Amino acid sequence: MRLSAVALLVALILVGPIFAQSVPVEGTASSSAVLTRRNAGEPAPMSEAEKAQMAGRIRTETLHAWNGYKKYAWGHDELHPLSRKPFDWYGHTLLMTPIDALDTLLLMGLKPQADEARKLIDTKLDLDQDIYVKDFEITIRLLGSLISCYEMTGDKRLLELADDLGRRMLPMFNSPTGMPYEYVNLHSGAVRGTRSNPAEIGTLLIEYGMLARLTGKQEYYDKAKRALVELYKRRSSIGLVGSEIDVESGKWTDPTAGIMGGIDSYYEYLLKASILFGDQDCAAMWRDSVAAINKYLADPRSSGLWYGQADMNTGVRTHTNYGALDAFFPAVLALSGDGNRAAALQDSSYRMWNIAGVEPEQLDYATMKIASPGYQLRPEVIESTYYLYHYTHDPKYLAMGQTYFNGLLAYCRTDDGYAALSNVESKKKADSMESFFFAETLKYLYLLYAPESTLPLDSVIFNTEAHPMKRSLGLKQE
Ligand code: DMJ
Repeated sequence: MRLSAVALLVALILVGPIFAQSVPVEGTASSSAVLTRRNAGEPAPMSEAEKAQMAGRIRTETLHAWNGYKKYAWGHDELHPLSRKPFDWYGHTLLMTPIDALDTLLLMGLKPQADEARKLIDTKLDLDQDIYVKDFEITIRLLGSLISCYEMTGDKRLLELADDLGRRMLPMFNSPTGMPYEYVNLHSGAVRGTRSNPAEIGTLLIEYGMLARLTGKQEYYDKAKRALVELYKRRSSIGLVGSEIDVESGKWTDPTAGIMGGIDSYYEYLLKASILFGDQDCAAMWRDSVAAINKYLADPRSSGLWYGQADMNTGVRTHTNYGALDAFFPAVLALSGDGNRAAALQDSSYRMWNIAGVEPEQLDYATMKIASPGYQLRPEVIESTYYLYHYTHDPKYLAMGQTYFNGLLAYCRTDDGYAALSNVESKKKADSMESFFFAETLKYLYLLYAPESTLPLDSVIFNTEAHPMKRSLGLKQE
């Protein structure tokens, strides 16, 4: 029998911390023990044929968006879907969309499209450019995908490109603290941007750790790990990190703690690196961190379980915002084995989506009013649905996926792709289709309905851009 909402909140308050402590960090075995139960009136299981039909529709829509990119933006970073113009982040192309999309095309069996993307990457990707790139974005989108696609295809050229990119990025770590500057010049190795944040500092270890594993160059692992540890060492006495830090002085410049964008994937990588590399330091850092998150940031209300913001030093709540980016956290909780909190928070994310039929960038959950009305075609709410379905097989998550897909079709589809929304209430479109729409949103949606054998979740760890890395015994730890 399902707990009532009130009982669930009480259970989360009273029992939650004990449950969380009893969960092994690696979460691999325990995750499959996550339980949910169905009441009468809840969605019936979908048949295999219905799931296959959904997967087919998502594949067709991926092709639709890919064809729009091909027609109007081939060889550039992105398509601007309303003006039908190409867009390059740094004035020169780094092939953001084809690289980020490649493993999605491979997983969906879109072979001609995957082949043309690979050919483009092979012949046109020029990394030797005098441009300052954002470490975080280039690492999670390009490096992550090159590594993942190398593992999928065995194409050595992809690993060479990954190694070349990694080598060009390494100077970012040359700060007095070892925490990376925000930007690095791909040609000269010059750096800029002393003020960074936990996500940009702490979301590197999966990619550089994998590069170390695949090339044998331990330096990649050590530098990314040091950055993560230096950040963790600067947590407050109650175990929280803030939103902005100076990488030269090591001093916090914004003490706002949360799980929102700018912090989110730092926590994600503590857990995931502990699983992917068997790194016990990361496991301990994750355990400490999630305890503080659940103590100071979790905010159970009559409207559901939410996570808000607090001062990192005092734990006093400062804001009650939850949004599209925060919706990654149920996936991380589920992976850690904390199925109760994961399910409760996912219900809140779903509630947020349904306020306007597409989720807003931010909601003030204290008033249930939209605080920031855009929708950037973000994946996180779908990613968490996919994890929860994997661990529970509760058909309600398949029904959730249909709601997201229908919202995307109804409000974001254009003649030539998909467009972000500048306002989820008016449904006014914005001229943007970021590469993560291919890498993450469409991939997680597809995997929700595709046979588990397409990509067994327990055999991989996804980087924060949804590029799967094979799990296997990791590097020797110092
Ligand atoms: C992606 O680039 C990654 O998922 C990142 O961790 C957060 N933002 C976007 C998608 O919303």
